[in-house]
Amino acid sequence: MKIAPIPAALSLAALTFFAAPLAKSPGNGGGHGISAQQRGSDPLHTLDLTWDRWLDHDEIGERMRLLERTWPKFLTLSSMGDSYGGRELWVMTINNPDTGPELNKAGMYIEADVHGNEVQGGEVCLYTIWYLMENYDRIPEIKRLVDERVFYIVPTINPDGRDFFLDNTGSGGRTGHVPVDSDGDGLFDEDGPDDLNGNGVIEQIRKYVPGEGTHRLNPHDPRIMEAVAPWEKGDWVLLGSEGLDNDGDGRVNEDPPGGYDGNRNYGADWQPEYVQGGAMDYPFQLPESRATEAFFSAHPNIAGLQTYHNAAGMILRPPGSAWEGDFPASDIRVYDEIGEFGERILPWFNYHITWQGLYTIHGGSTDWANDGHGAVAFLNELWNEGQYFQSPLLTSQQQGTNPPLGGDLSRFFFDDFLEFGRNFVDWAPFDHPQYGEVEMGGWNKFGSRINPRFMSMEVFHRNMAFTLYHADQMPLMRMGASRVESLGGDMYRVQVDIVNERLIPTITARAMSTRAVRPDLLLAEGDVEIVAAGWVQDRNRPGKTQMIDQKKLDRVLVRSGHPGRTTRTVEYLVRGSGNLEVTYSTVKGGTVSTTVRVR
Ligand SMILES: [Ca+2]
Ligand SMILES: [Ca+2]
Ligand SMILES: [Ca+2]
Ligand SMILES: [Ca+2]
Ligand SMILES: [Zn+2]
Repeated sequence: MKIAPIPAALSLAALTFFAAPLAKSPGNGGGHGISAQQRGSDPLHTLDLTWDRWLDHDEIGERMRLLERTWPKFLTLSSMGDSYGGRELWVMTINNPDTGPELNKAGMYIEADVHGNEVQGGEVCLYTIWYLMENYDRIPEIKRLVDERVFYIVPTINPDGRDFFLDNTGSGGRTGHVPVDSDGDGLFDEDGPDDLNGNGVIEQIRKYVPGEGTHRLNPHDPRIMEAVAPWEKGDWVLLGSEGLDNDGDGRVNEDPPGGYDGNRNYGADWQPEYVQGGAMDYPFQLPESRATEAFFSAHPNIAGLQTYHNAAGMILRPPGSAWEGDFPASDIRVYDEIGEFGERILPWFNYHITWQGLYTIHGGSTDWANDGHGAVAFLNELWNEGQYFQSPLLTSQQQGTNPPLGGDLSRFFFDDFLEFGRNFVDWAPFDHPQYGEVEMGGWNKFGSRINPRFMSMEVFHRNMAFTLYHADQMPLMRMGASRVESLGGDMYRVQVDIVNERLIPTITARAMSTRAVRPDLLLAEGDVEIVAAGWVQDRNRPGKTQMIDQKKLDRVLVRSGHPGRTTRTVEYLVRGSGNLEVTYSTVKGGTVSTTVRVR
């Protein structure tokens, strides 16, 4: 068949004609243009991403670059430094340049994955960047948050551990990968687990020893191993996780890669190894914790920290250890209000002080952020196994004596019928070079701690909402009304209201005591002479003004900062007329000014 060539002009017109109905410009009210909005469905996303895969470090980098390319005005991708293994510590800065420079806005720092196996926090971080950008023009509250604040988002602070977890069997992904001699034999990382049957999973080993064992098989489900009472004998023993004695020292898997805890290496209540296991030899020894410290020092505007972990369903606040004592009452009120808000929007989560709710942590990042940088810091444990079991019938069948789905049975029920058995490797015979005839099997790396992929959106969104609420409570300064009163002669009384609209003070009580944050500065500049200055006790009724007893009244240090949700009124007694510019400068809540005409 022969087709006549179409003149160029005509083909372009034809193309335009057919393309027009597909155009997705909003408000396209033309008769034949069917826009997504007119169909009544959601508007199309600018960037369509899926959230049901766990991304490794390279993929996170690709996604961060894609986000930055899509929203270049707001997003700046940079690296805080390199991990021990040479992977970038990506940080995405979200700032609207039209509403001011980054250091003049309270900063919310959000990170994940200090324990590399706790992968879902990385995706919460990516989801947060995407959600804020995607909805900036759609949801006024999101626009306000982005316009008022700056966000620093670090999807993985331990990329070596994350990649080791995702690209390998998963065993040993918690730690970073600086070599450590875990068993003190002078060799480093010489004996980790081995995937002997090559199925990609480090399994458990069990051996059949009739009448001589410590365990028996659950009568309802032989996949489940149960310990027998001390006075009983079972038919099975458990021989630990899959591996060999690689260095011939008589122990199996005793010195895997790394072997420390990145969240014990921060310079706040740091303790040596014999007090705090996993702490390393000195604070900030690890390149990752050192990079975080350098980043915070360069960004004193950071007023909030969230670090995502993954097991327990908890909202944790510092202090990490009891011997530090609790914080001053005004700081506790701030933590309690945010933490209890979190309990309401995060089902299965409880709000705790770290050492009470979880365990003692010396040298953790929330203590360091709170004590060393004056940032209100929370640690969310993103997954609670209770989230598996939300059916009232199943929940009731887990209770009582000899329940039909008690103990581990319900966990298997969930995996069998909701995950289609994806996460359990059935026991199978194996001829082990050291243990002889055994069976190997057990949960794979996604079998616990990490939410099922199909539940990701809810976990990500709810935790993001909690962290955004926290961000919204960071200090935000504003100048209020001003009043001038002539006192006769050339004397005037000038009052200016200074407002912190949000819950968190510009300087926490703890940060004032550690002197972690520069005092607020109350500056006055202009044509008039300041004779005296003071704080008005109560601007709604006559009363005393608390005189400011500092020599330089044009540059007053406010060491206690500005409390949350409070308006304070400064009063100047001035001689002469003209302009008086009053500026209130804070490190964490921005700098604001107003000019008063004195006459
Ligand atoms: Ca060793
Ligand atoms: Ca295996
Ligand atoms: Ca060994
Ligand atoms: Ca050894
Ligand atoms: Zn953790």
